[in-house]
Amino acid sequence: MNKPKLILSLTSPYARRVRMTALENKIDFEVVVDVPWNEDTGVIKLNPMGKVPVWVTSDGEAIYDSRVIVEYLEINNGYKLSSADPQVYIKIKKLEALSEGVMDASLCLFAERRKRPLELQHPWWIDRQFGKVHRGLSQLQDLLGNNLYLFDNRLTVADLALISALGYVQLRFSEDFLLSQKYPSLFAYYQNQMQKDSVKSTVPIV
Ligand SMILES: N[C@@H](CCC(=O)N[C@@H](CS)C(=O)NCC(=O)O)C(=O)O
Repeated sequence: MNKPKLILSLTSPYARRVRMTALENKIDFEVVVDVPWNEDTGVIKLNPMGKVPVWVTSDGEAIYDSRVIVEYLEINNGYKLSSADPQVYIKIKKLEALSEGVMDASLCLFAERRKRPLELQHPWWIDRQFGKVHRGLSQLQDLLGNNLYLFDNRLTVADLALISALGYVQLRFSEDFLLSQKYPSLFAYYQNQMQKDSVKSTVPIV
């Protein structure tokens, strides 16, 4: 039987959350690096949106996007990183969505500032996205408090999304703000999570 494949780029926070979910669920899978911004990318054939990650099952079915892949992995592995209880599940998913919002705004910022010529960049749009990143991180820091995990004192998909968002913010915006100064609890949380193999082995690489 073919191993499932995870198509990803090594900087994508969406891909990282899926990769960590698969690693934490001890799934045997193959990593295929394919940068979606490159002319010769094969991602479009698997996902018409041309975005990573894509999960290709042993049967050759392409699953996207990252949220759906995480759910797919969770459903097939007994909801270890979430919960089979619908009430609890929604609480975890809501926390996950907040970190996903930080990823989305960070990606918009990256595209605007790094992919557009300076004279075409829109300050209103940039400020708006920074506002989302800051409000998201502030709320996540408040919700985390002094805990080791976001929910129920255990690792959930909400943590994996937060870890991915923090790693991406550190990678792309370290010159705009230092996480260690602006969000010291989140910074300490990230450092602590880095002890896990799944987190350490998936740090974004440019
Ligand atoms: N909602 C998607 C977002 C994925 C996404 O935006 N991936 C970026 C890389 S971080 C991408 O492939 N961008 C290429 C493009 O937008 O053309 C998910 O959760 O998987």
